[in-house]
This record gives sequence, structure tokens and C-alpha cells, in this order.
Amino acid sequence: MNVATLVGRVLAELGVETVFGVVGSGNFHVTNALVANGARYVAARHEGGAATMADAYARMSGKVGVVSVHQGPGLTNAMTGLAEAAKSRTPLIVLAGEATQARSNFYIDQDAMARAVGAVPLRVGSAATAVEDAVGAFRTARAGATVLLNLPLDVQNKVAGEGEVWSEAWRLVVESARLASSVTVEGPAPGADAVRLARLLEGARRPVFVAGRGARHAGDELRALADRAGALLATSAVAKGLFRGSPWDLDVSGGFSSPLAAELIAGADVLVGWGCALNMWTTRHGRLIGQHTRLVQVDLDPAAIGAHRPVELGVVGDTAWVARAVEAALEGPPVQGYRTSELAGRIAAQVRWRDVPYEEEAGEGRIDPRTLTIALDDLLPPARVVATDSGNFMGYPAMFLDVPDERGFCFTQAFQSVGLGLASAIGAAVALPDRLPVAALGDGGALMGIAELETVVRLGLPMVIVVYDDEAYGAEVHHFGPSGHRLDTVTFPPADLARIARGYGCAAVTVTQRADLDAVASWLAGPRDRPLLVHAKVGGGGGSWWLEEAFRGH
Ligand SMILES: Cc1ncc(C[n+]2csc(CCOP(=O)(O)OP(=O)(O)O)c2C)c(N)n1
Ligand SMILES: [Mg+2]
Repeated sequence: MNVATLVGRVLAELGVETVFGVVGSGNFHVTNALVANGARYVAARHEGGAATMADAYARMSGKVGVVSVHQGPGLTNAMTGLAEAAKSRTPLIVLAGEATQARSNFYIDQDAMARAVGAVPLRVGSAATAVEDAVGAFRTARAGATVLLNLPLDVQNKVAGEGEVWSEAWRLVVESARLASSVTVEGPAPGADAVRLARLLEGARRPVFVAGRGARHAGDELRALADRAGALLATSAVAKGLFRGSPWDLDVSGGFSSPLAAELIAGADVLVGWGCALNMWTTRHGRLIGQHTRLVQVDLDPAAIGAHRPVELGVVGDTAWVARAVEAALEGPPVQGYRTSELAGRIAAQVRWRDVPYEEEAGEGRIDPRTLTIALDDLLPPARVVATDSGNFMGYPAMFLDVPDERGFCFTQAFQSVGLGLASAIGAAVALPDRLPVAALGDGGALMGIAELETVVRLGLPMVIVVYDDEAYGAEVHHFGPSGHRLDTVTFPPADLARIARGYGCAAVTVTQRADLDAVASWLAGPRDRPLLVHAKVGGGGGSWWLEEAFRGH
């Protein structure tokens, strides 16, 4: 056995079940070894897609994601997806061949590439350390890092593991790291600060909890604590769906908040961010934090506390642990807090965006994106996972498509890159095969990431791909247009996206009015053996305020 094969075998042994990638000579053996040892290989058509698929898969499955790429260009192609993963602290391993001769065409400084985007560069150093190196990479990833595991070409081919491979020593290394591939959260036990938070909540009359990425695993604990403290519940966009089903769920806090949700969050007297950065998105640049709101942040990472906004109290610890500790420290019976019966009625009637009246704006041959999305929300089954791309359009799916829980929304937007939406939906679909995957894309993002349409078809994913086509980089049009700038660099002639999709093997429908969506109902009623691309020619809706929020942060 050579080193590359041994590394693949170790990773499979550690519980890696799925690997995404584009295979070349430098990652051929490691990928084949993963497959030979039981992993599923998902071939992407571009490494950018592969990296994002692995990222989305990790987010939606709770397991370590693995992507396998060729040395040099295989890695550079993957970089945008890796930057997104690293910024989101997705537990991810990039297996990359590595050219070690500086005169090789494939040579680049791969460690520097990884560092530049916040990933951790590691290396299989020798045949003797291959097992240790692979286990170390897995552990580092599982603790919440995006890891580049370089596989130097001159080490890959060395003989490894012969004779000693199933020895007791090897077994022990693997056994010690085997906790399936699930991501585990480790951190200090909550202490006196948790008690301080309990006291603060006892004195609160209008508490609000905002849960972020670091609380996606703590939904039950936070609901229980909120019930005791009379708190309303909201999330950042990456945790959308976490409190679905609760009558006190305000959905997303930030640019996507409905007017009622924004009013209630801003009206909090104590606001607790749970595993949530409280950044410009979640707080609308601070406008959702009331002048007299007492701000608390709970986070596993001490450096996250107060990083975006000063807080009165910071509690370091895993959000589920802290929530349990705070609940245990609360004295007295459950209190009403913010939860009046009058408010329950208002929330039930008005908190969803679709219950907020709007003027239909679309003109001839165009559908209003709000009308489109509300109609799709009615048509698509509730067991769904929605992934969105970036752009002016993206608030429509985020605000008007409901999701059943925190695994119903895959929001790969930490790097704000256009073009990751389709690959995100593929990774989510592979992680959650029992749900209908929905990709919501702009025309720009759809055409940027279109190579993976072949992947959707090849995998037979029953995906609905909605393209909000305004024949433009609408974000730029809406931002710069009003000041009279020329817009021919950001506008495009019509493209027949439905026909392009049919060419890839999808079913497709062009939508210019509500009645055209009957084709979606027919597709849903059929065998769903081919993905459906909904080419929606959208108009109206205007420039989005969530995007203005983004431009303010540039
Ligand atoms: C990779 C990348 N390139 C460029 C941008 C700048 N940008 C932000 S939104 C946008 C327009 C995207 O167009 P489209 O997908 O059609 O969505 P729309 O804004 O029209 O709704 C662009 C080019 C970016 N964020 N990421
Ligand atoms: Mg567009």
C-alpha cells in the first residue's frame, strides 16, 4: 500500500462517508482508497463547485466535509469555496496533491494559499507519520476548521503500512479518533457568568434570544430556557428555521426581518446573542439594538465576545451547555416576560413576510419576485432544503420560502460570493436525501456556477432550481442606477435559460406570470426523475434594502 492509499483508508476508518471532488493524477489514489473503503464519491465539474458542495454537506449533515482536488490548479479553482468554508468555520478537509519541485508546472505555494483564506495548512510528511498526519487533520477539522491536507507527490508513492498497518499501534490511533465523523463541541464548563445571565433574565421584561451558527445544535435547550424566561426567539440567517413551530418565533433577525420582527427585536430590554456574532447583518448595523437594550453574548470562542458590538455580559462556553446552566440557575416559576397573549396574536398574523401587504409591481412579460416566491412556497412540499446564491434577488427566497428547521436553509454567504448557490444545493441534497432540494439563484450566479447543472442531472437529484432572471447584475444596477451611472457593464441580453437547462437534461419552464407555475405542480406530481429549472423572468420588487445594508458594509 502507498501513502495516498493509506490516508484514504484512515479517513474512511474515521467515518468519512462522502467525498466531493475533481480527480486528477495527484488525488487519484487517495480518492479511490476512500471509495474502496466505503465512502461515496461525488464528482463535481469544477473544484469551486466541489468545495462548496463539501461545505454545504458538512453544514447540513453535521459531519466533517471532504473535498479532493488535484495539485496546483485543482486547488486554485477551489479557493472561493474554501474561503467561504473557512469564514464559516466549516469542519472541512481538502485533500490536495502537492507538487514539490519548484519548476513543476503545477507548483504553487499551497500553504500560503490556504493561509490567505483562513484555512489551516497541514501535510502528510512521510510514510512513517501518514496515519498520525491524517488523524491530526481530521481532528483539527472536526474541532471547527477548514484544513488543507497536502499530499506531496514524492511522499504519496512511498510504501506505507506494510506489515504494521493493522498492528496494534495503528489501530489505537484510529480508534482514539473514531467518534464517527460527527462534529463535536468542546469547551469550558459554564461558570459564574451563566449565573449572572440568569439574574439578568430574571429582571428582564422583554427578553429576546438571537441564535446564530454556534447555536444550531442548541435549539431544544434554548427553547426550554426561553419558555422559563418569557423570551422571544430569532436567529441569524445561517440558523434560519431553528425555532420553527414555536409561536414565539420571529424568524431571521437583520435585513431579512419582517417589520413586526424588527419592531419586537428592537423593543427588547435584554437581548442575548447565542453563538451569534451580532454583526451588521444580524443587527442592521446596530439599528435593531434598542438604545437601552442590555446586550449579552454567549460564545464558545472568547474572541467572538464583543467583536462587533460592545456587550454588557459575555459568557464563554458551548451554547447548549450555557443554556442548560442558566436554566438551572433561574429561580422561581416561568415568567410571562415578552410573551403576552396580545403579542401572540400579532405574531401569528403578521410576523411572516407573506402576510405583509405589497403592491404588485411586475410589468408585461415579467413576474413580481414576491408573487413568484409566495406561489412557490405554497406549491413546494414542506420537507425541503433551500440554498441561495448571492445577489439582489436573494432576500426573496430567504424571506418568502418557509423552511421546516435549521437544516432547511443552507446559506453559504460568509464570503458574499456570487456563484455558490447551485453547488450549495447539491451538497445539501446529498446530506439530506429525504428533502426536496431548492436552489434559488440570480441569472448571474446561475451562469457562473452552471457547470454543476450536469452534476445535478447525473446524480438524479430531484432539485427545483429557481432562477430570478432580471438580465443583469441587479445588485449593481439597483445600487448605481439611481445616481445616473452607465449600466452597460452590468446588464445583459436575454438568455434562454430554460433551453440551456434542457440541454443539460433538466426539465424546465419559463415563468412570466403566476399561471406558468402550473408546470411546477405537474413536475411535483410526477416522478421527479429529472431536476426542474424554473426560469423566472422577474421585474419589480425594486432594489433591496438587505443589499443596501451590504453596500454600507463595503
Ligand atoms: C464572485 C463574485 N463576483 C462579483 C461579485 C459582485 N456582485 C455582487 S451581487 C452581483 C450580481 C449578481 O447577479 P445575479 O446573480 O443575477 O443576481 P441579482 O443581483 O441580479 O439579483 C455581483 C456581480 C460577488 N459578490 N462575487
Ligand atoms: Mg440578475
